[in-house]
Parts: sequence; structure tokens; C-alpha cells
Amino acid sequence: MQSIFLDTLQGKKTSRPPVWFMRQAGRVLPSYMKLREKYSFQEMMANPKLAAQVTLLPIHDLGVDAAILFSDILVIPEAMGMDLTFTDKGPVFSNPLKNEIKPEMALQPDEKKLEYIYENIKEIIRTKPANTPLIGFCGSPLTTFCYMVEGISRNHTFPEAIAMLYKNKSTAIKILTAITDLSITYAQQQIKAGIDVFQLFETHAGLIPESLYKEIMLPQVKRIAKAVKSTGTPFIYMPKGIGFGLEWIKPKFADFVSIDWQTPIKKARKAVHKKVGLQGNLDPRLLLAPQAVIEKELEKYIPFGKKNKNWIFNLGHGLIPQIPFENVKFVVDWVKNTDWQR
Ligand code: 1CP
Repeated sequence: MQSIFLDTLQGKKTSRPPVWFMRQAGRVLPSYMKLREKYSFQEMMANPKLAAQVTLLPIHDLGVDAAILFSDILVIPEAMGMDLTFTDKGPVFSNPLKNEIKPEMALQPDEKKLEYIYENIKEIIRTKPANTPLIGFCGSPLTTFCYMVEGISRNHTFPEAIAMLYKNKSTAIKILTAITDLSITYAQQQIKAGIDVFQLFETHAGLIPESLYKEIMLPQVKRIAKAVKSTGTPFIYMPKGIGFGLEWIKPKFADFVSIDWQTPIKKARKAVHKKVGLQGNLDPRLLLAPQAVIEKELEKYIPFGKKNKNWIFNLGHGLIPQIPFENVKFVVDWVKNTDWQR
């Protein structure tokens, strides 16, 4: 049996859309929370057996059509020499770049610091059920840069990081280039270790004007995309808040684009090149509502799913910790059992 997820990515006709969720391997799973009582997030990432186990929890517990590597986008700054801790309030860097006089000089990229992740990938591949595709990922340069400059995420606005793009553009570009260079090596090594698909998480695309994104960020993002696509690995781009920038996404750049919950999926379909597939875009907060309310919203996707075969069911952003496991499972079962009339 082939994978419905890989078939869809390759443009084949399938009886239903494949389904997986961003942040599926985390706090909505009771099995994950049980492991977290014993181990910290960083302990689990550093242990190939635990990292593989957590990566595969959503396959066993939810029945999703793909696994995503259990890791974090902030391993790139860590491999550039920044001291990172995952606290209950989120990730924190002890030495944010905003405190450095010459921030570009403070970074010391060391690709060897990422090697443990390739070992985790190999362990996942050894232990995963047959035909379970594995998604590898990294953060997009802007999103990674925001955390590196500010050190923490305060209301997701990152004013000092964004200000640096205007006040100290050449320094910002040097940092963004260094992030991109290491991300390219990282993506290539994930592919070598055996991932099937690569997703680039640009959570904070909507923080800057479209023109600035196009000028500074897009060239870097395209370098990562090219490095991935040149290996024949499907490339999914998730630019949350990109707005009209969806029009830039052509097949040469990305195979699929993940649509945020702000953008109506039908409008996204019109904006994005027709040969680029879509992923998305249910509002994760809907999953806090009763199942009857969830089902009504899900039904609205049927006409879209009937017409559009190059579509992967997902959320418009990651699962949030408050969401009940039963509601996540309800969505997976609904997508799998609905007659999509294809
Ligand atoms: O305490 C814990 O158990 C740790 C919680 C946690 C988990 C499970 C963090 C801290 N990261 C992760 C895993 C993670 N992060 C994955 C793995 C697979 C999956 O389940 O999807 C992925 C793909 C990420 C990516 C990530 N990390 C992004 C981009 C995607 C997104 O959701 O926007 C971002 C912005 C981060 C930073 C981060 N790491 C962790 C937290 C709590 C945050 C967000 C901080 C913030 O901005 O508020």
C-alpha cells in the first residue's frame, strides 16, 4: 500500500484528502503528557529512542497520515552557539542577540551540533510502521531570527527584531544569511537521513510588510526551497500571515503551501498557482468547541475537497495545548470516514 499523503504530494488522485496536524506530537496527547512527567522536552529530543517514540505517538493514538519529526525550530540558533532552555512559558535564550554590540560576530554555526537529530531520524525510520511518511522541518529565517534577537516570544510581536531590519539592515541580512546557510545543510542532512517531505515553518511572515518580506526574506527562503527540491523531496512552505504574498508561490518554488486560518481556502486556491497544492486551514481554536459545532465547520470543506485533489487537510496553525484529545481524534476520523465524492 502506498501512502495517501505521498500520493497527494505527487499529484495522484486519492479517495480522500490526507490528514495530519502541525504540533501533533505535543501536549494534546495524553501519552505525551505522561512521558513529560518523567522527562523534559530537551531530554526527549536528546534521546533517539524517546524522540522516535514521541514522533510516532500521533500515528498510533490519532491515526494521522504522516509523522513529523519531534524536534523544534530553535535547534538552529542552538547550533549557532546560543544557549537555549525550554521553560513552561516557552523557549528562552540566555544571550539574545539584541544585547550584543556586534550580533553577527556572536554566532558560531557548528553543523556537528545537529548530528543527534539525524540519529533520531534514523531511529524513527527503523521503528515506524511501513508506509508511514516522515516530515522533516526547520524554521524559516525570519521566524528563527525573531526568537534569536529577542530571546523570548512576548505576545508574538518581536518589535526589536523587526526594528533591526530597518535600523541595521546589513547586520540583519548577515544574520539571516547565516541562519539560511545552516538551515540548508540541516535540510540536506535530514533528507540524507531519510525524511520523505520537508516543511518550512514561517510562523511570523505576517509581522512585516509584504514588500520587505519580498526584498529580504524571499530570496533566503527560495535558497532553502531550491536545496530541498533539487533532491526530489517535496517541499511544503507554511508562511502564516503572508496575505497577498500567496501570489508569489509558483511550482518552481514550492510543491504545497500551508494556508493560515485567516485566509479563506477558496480565495487561497485562486491566489496560488494552480500546480501548487494547498494544505490547511482549519482554525485550531474551533477544536475547543463541542463536536457538533466542529462537524458543521468540517462539512464546509466537502465541496472544496471534492474539486481539489491537491489538498492536504491540516490546521491553519499548530494545535494548542488546551485542545481536548477527543476532538483532535474526532477530526481525523471525520476526514477519514467522510465520503468526499471523488
Ligand atoms: O513543554 C513541552 O512539552 C515542549 C512544547 C514544545 C513542543 C512539543 C515546544 C516548545 N516545541 C515542540 C515541538 C515542535 N515545535 C514541533 C514538533 C512536531 C509537532 O508536534 O508538530 C514543531 C514542528 C515545532 C515548531 C515550532 N517551534 C514553531 C513553528 C511552528 C508553529 O507552531 O508556529 C515555533 C514558533 C516554535 C517555537 C516554540 N517551541 C516551543 C514553544 C512553546 C514554542 C512557541 C513559543 C512562542 O512563540 O510562544
